Amino acid sequence: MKTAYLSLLAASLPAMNIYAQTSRPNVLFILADDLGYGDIGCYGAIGVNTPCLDSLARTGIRFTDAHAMASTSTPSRYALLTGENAYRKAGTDVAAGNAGMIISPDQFTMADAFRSAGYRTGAIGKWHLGLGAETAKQDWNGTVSPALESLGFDYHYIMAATADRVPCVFLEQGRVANYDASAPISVSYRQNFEGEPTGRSNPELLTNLRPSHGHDMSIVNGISRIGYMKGGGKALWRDEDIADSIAAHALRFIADATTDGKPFFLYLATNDIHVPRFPHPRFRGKSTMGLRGDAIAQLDWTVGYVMAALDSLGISDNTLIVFTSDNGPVVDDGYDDRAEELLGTHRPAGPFRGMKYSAFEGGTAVPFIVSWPARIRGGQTSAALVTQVDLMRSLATLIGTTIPQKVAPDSRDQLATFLGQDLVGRDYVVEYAANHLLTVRTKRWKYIPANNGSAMITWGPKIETGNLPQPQLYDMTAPWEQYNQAEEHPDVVNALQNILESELAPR
Ligand code: NG6
Ligand code: CA
Repeated sequence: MKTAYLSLLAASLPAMNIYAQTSRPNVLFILADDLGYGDIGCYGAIGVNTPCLDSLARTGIRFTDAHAMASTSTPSRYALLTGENAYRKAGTDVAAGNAGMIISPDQFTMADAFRSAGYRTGAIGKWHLGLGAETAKQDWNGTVSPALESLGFDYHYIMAATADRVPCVFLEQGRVANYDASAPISVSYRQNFEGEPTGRSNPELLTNLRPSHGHDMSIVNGISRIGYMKGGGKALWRDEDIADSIAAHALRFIADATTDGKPFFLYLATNDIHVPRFPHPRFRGKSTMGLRGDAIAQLDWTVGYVMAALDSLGISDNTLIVFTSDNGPVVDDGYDDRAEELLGTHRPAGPFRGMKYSAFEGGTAVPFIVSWPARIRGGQTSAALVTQVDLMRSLATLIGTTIPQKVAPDSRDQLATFLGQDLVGRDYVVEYAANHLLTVRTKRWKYIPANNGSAMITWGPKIETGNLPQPQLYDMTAPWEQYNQAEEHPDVVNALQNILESELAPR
């Protein structure tokens, strides 16, 4: 009798009430790609409006001194998802689309932490951390294994690498989505398949975008890419639909978890605003900056779309959203999309020097917003020094789960900082440039060790590397890392050099 009454009562309650009583929030982690510190409205963007991101910031905390661990995608994401800085692991440089799995299945990841706490876990969008047991050995026509289920993700709908790398298909649970049996898929990063056109040999087929450097291999959707692929047929993506596809799958994942009464962790990694920037026609002309700005508008739409989904499911209040970017911005990253000439006075890296790839702050300074209406007062700004590597232990604390002592060696529990209760943050953060130079930031200083490499990137993008044969020390209270004060402050240089040496020591 009592049981019947209770189940009747349960059935009459909306699904969310089952766990709204607990304090454990849903966690929606949105990771944009190549979005610079200055690229959204609430961080000073000019030439594009980002109303949804600005409203997210108004409901939560906007961090002004937040850092990605690395200035490119693969090492940055590796550190974020494992809590281990990328230089501790071989093979964490920018990965090819047929790279084998970079995080090993036996590593404990952020998703494992959520899964072990009873969350439904999902990864949707850009992956770029390798798939399968071995490079180039994946079965793209069957099941690619191991895939993200071995890293703690119950559900995964992902692009293997980036939109500018083959294979140009989504994989759902390790199998090519919309697989087209009439067009079996082959992938190679060594040689082309006989008779297949490339951007280099058939530029007349580049009806959507032409490369400015590199990106002259297989052509998919009128855009040439890095690497060679054959087949795919109906499974091949259309670049203009990628954002919609990611958003639709995110909505379904969130709705399913909510219907099942499960808290969720969703790693939502957008393709925007990485190259090739080719947003849906409804975003064309939304900015004054051409395709790059329009891709920012599309990114903003994606954020608004998932926020609206949370609202309509009645779970906005108890969903913690983190929004950030994997590395700093880049303007011309290899396609002729006029990003540079249309920039106007917009500054993608905001007040920082350098961009993606660089050892200067522009390489790793990123927008970072945390919102959780049930627990965080809106409209806050925090100047605390924070790094994405700390999210792993901090979020584990949030959901009351323990991470084994030996894993996530670089991740610290900074939950109080991320929730706005502590305004100081870390004593220092380390940052890893594309050329493997490790630099360090304290609240006051930025230190870049002496390095003999060239001062500008030599292979395409017009970006300062941050290399100088002398040590560099910048006062971060002054703008744009301009005056090297290393000679005036040998004691500071020494202390920061010691930090770097201790960070580089094995853990
Ligand atoms: C570079 C690509 C660039 C981008 C980057 C990785 C060339 C010439 N350039 O090698 O377009 O794909 O790798 O970007 O190939 S990231 O954001 O995924 O790290
Ligand atoms: Ca990136």
